[in-house]
Amino acid sequence: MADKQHMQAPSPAVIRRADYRAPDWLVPQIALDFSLDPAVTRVRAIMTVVRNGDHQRPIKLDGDALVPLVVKVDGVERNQDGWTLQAGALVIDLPGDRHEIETLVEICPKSNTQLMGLYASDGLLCTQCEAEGFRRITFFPDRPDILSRYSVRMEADRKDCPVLLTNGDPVASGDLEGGRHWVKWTDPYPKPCYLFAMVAGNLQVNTDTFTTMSGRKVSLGIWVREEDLPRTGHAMTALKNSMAWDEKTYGREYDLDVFNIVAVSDFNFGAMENKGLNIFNSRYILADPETATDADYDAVEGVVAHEYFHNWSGNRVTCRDWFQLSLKEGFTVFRDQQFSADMGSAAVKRIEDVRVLRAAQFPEDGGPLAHPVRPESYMEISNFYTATIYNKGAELIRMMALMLGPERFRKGADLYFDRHDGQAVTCEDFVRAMEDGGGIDLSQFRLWYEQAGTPRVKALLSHDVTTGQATLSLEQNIPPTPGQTNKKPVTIPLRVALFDSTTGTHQGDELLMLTQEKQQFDFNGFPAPPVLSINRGFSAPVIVDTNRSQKDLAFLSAHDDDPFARYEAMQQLMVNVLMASIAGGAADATPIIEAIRRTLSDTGLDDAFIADTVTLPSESYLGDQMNIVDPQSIHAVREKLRAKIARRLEKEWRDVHSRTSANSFSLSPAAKGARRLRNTALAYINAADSADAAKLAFTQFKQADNMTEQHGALSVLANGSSSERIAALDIFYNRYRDNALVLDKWFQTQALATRNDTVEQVMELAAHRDFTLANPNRARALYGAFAANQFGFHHHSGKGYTLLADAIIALDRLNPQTAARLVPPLGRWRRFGEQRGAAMRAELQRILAAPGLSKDVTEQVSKSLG
Ligand code: B3K
Ligand code: ZN
Repeated sequence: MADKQHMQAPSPAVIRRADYRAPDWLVPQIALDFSLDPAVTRVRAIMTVVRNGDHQRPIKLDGDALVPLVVKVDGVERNQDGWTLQAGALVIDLPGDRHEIETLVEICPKSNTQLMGLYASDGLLCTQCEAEGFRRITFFPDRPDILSRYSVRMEADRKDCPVLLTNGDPVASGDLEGGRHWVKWTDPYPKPCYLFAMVAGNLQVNTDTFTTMSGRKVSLGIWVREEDLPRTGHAMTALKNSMAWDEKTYGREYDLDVFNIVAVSDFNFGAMENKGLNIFNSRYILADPETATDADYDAVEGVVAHEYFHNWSGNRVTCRDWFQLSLKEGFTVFRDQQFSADMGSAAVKRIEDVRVLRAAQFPEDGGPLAHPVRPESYMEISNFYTATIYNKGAELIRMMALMLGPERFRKGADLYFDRHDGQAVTCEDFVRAMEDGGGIDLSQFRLWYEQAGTPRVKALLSHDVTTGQATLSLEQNIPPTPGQTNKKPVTIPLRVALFDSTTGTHQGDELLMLTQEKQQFDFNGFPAPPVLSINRGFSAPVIVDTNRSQKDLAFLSAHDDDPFARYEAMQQLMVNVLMASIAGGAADATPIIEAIRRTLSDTGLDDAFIADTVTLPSESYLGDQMNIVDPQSIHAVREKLRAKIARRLEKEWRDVHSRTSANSFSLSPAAKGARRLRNTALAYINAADSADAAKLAFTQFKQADNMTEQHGALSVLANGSSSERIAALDIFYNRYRDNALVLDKWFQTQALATRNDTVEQVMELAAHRDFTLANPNRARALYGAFAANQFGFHHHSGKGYTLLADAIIALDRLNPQTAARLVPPLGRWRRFGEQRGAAMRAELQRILAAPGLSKDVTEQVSKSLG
């Protein structure tokens, strides 16, 4: 990495989608031979290469920090005149159309702090290749449209690395002299090199089997460190459920004899779908009641499913180039969302998915890093694993599924998989399969892939008493984003219902297609003005502005039969009151309090839904509603309303808190919902500030038999300043100091606290003996959480900005990918007024001036400065 780190590169090169060209050379076959050792690993690669098309260009094998020790063509060694190194890549002139190339390199896994390529984690050797890590292992045309058959031999020390895993199926193994041993695996499915994986180490396995719909028995293995074995049951259940679900829902069957998952503690993101050998961040595998919250359990289930589903949406059908990333990610997120909805409460899952979209994607779409779901250019592809590619991408698939209906959507999906099995394709190929298989014209819909920015829809409902006609006037507008000033109207499918306010019912849900800039829809048969329920189920990823009164919203919060719309009405009611008080106007909280009272006593609702609905919108969501964010007033006004709701309903909160105390732990949706609501109630009780509130939290903290309640109580205490605060944090630390995943929660909870001294606390925590930048989970637990804490991060002193910038600069030297992920919060400087904006900008400039800055951080910072 010498070039990346120590030379002040000019501006990194821009890669453009329009420049895509089919590969000059194909690599149908590759045999890899690894002699593994943490200090010096030798990698021999023998590739069959075939000229693709009529040209005389040399073959270019990408490499990143590799030195060729041997280069052979058709068995004959080439000396240094027979190849060149160009920007890290090995370039070889080849006379014929088909050759065998052999290379030998040495790499050093233990000094690989970027965690891309082959690296060491906790005594394990493991790999991460997506997007461009394979070139750090061996010279190869590192692009997803080169599909090769792999055979892999690995040898290592038997004592340190008794377990040797790679993609495909194991075919042979044996012992060697000097305490070493070897294995050989082959993967019958041609795959792009980003799906290559390998793990060597001392691991224990939880095994099980799954019989596929055609009757094939698959051995399943989840490999972890010995002490973690008891925490793998939930992931195994999730895996088997995912395999069954994909057969039932999409007709997709697993295709190898083994499916392995390995959990590692140092990982740049959630997990990786390598063919037959998924590698996971341990936080998405390990769970037991004592150490994982219910949210952690759900995340394990969702990520296991996501990676498994990639076997078809990503691996069997892969991406032609990285601009098509959402082809696999958007579709796979949609599939994992559907799966989780089927496993638990669909209503609650939808609310959460929308919450994530609004918290992560909407701000991205409205800021300097906005990009289309299919981007036009990038400097560093790692920066494009974004909420836009993933979550907005999933919303596009969801809209197509909605417009087609389940049967036709399934036909489109079947056609997509059948038509493109074994190919590397584009988002356009997906849309075309939906058109051909589902019988729909998606010409205008394609704009969703091209245009960045969140569409805003203005929806005004008017009513004529004499004719009984209601008219819905819709107008769409997509704000300008970097490089895209004028937008065309897109297809926006909006589910609506008009409620009769006297009966609380409606005559059916309708799907309106807004395709023009302005459109009107008439509805007849309403003697009295109806109440509008719109974007039900969040049918389109847009912001809807309506002219509904507080009374209408209160009505919907009690009567809407679409759970998302009901939740949304309550949230809007709260947003309106909070915005009015921030603006200094009179704001009547009574409708909110009454709506919460009604919701709490509605026995037909499940507890998780109640918990979501009665929670005030987050401070950052409120910030997103303002032209210039004022973190301090938002916090003050929100806390005041929270205290009011808390006090006026104190008896109700206490009743809920005791009603939801369970006798024994269960993971049923009802039990999880009860715990969620119990934590919500505890937070409100503490907001009322009665004398015994902190004690009640401390009691819950001490008595809980599960992490959800323990951590819920800890968060409540960490936000306050009671004497129980320090006590609880100390107990928690001492109890879990040896469990990295729980210790992350200890860091994160303090970084998320909305206290005046949070910045100082974070500084202290950064110097704590258990803090390290080398572990991405730990770095994110502290700095990622802190940057998401609007009140703490935007402290008027500007200290929060300096702190984050220092962390980015330091982390960039170790791990550019993870460092670059911390940049966007500073990039939102335009939204925070002159003084804060100037301080944030200054920190961005300071980062950009740091010597040897990576391409990753350079791209994010320079785009943020705009
Ligand atoms: N495909 C991987 C993400 C890889 C990120 C590379 N920077 C995990 C996933 O989305 O399933
Ligand atoms: Zn994915």
